[in-house]
Amino acid sequence: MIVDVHTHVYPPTYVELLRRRTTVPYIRNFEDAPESARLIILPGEDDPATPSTSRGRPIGAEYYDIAQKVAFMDMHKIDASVISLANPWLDFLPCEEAGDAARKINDDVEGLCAKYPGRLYAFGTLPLSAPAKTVVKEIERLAGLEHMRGVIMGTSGLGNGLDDPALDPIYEALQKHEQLIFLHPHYGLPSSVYGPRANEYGHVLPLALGFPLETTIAVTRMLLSQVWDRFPKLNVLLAHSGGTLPFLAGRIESCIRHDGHLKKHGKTEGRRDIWDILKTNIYLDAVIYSEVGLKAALDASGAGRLMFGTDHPFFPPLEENTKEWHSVNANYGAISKAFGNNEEAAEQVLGNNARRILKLSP
Ligand code: 5CU
Repeated sequence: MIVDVHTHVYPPTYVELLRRRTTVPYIRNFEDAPESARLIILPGEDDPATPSTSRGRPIGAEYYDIAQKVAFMDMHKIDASVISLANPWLDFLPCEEAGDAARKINDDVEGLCAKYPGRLYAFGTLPLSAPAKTVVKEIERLAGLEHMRGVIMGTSGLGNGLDDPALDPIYEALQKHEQLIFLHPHYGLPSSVYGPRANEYGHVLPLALGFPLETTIAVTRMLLSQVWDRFPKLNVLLAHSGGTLPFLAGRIESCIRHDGHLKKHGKTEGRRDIWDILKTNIYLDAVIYSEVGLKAALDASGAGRLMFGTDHPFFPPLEENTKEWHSVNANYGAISKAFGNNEEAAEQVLGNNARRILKLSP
């Protein structure tokens, strides 16, 4: 059984919401290319210096039509998918609108899953711009929906990042209801780090480097604020094989052990270290496109904690009439190269881990 745990959808309710907006994030047909709507989501993507036909990305039915998701799954031999709203979720909504929007979107997604029994499950969306008690209420509601298997979250939390103590009631509710957090980047790094020529390089720097570093920083802040010491059963699935966390874990741990400020405040001893958390609380997707990165993820967390993903509908082939997606085949190829003859471990990553961890029906 092959299960895709990293696959996004912008359900119709969310598309309508973006179409009504005029600032990022939004969907618009620009006057010089009226036939193709563009999805503008990343910070700075609608810079007036960028021609409107290069802003964001074209958005077609593959972003919102669930039948296209299932056709994509069939083409790539994927048996089941755990769909999630893509970035930037509801982070941008005024607080008084967020609770209602989350309920509508989650019900919309739950309805999409119900159309394809056994094939679709979902991570719900949280109204994170609303007060924590509204968020907790939605977590409790999601726990009762048949197809929900956790929640997708960005790195901003309630606005101050994932080391914010105001998130504790939310972490507590997620732990209590055994809802896993699928942690996904959106904001990247400040555009100044990409330099004055950044516009010449398309989306490469923010997507290849900004996204993974954002995830790495967010998780390190959770570690430093001892989230997992307070919530030892809180589980987090990290997008893009943990950003750069598996590669940098040793350095992060060493910096903690050698930090005089932390030592003075009694924070270098009696805490769970990153290696323990990587093997107990963290799951990693296998969306890294090469066996080199996948092997780092494997060494850090173990084969029983990695789960296949595609990032559909992002990264489609640029050539016309290509059927199978290079991006998906790169992830399949990385698994087969990383595991060689160890078919059992490859099967774990391809689907058995997801079935067990997310309690999917056989
Ligand atoms: O191509 C992109 O911008 C993205 C994005 O925004 N989110 C994502 O998950 N993958 C690619």
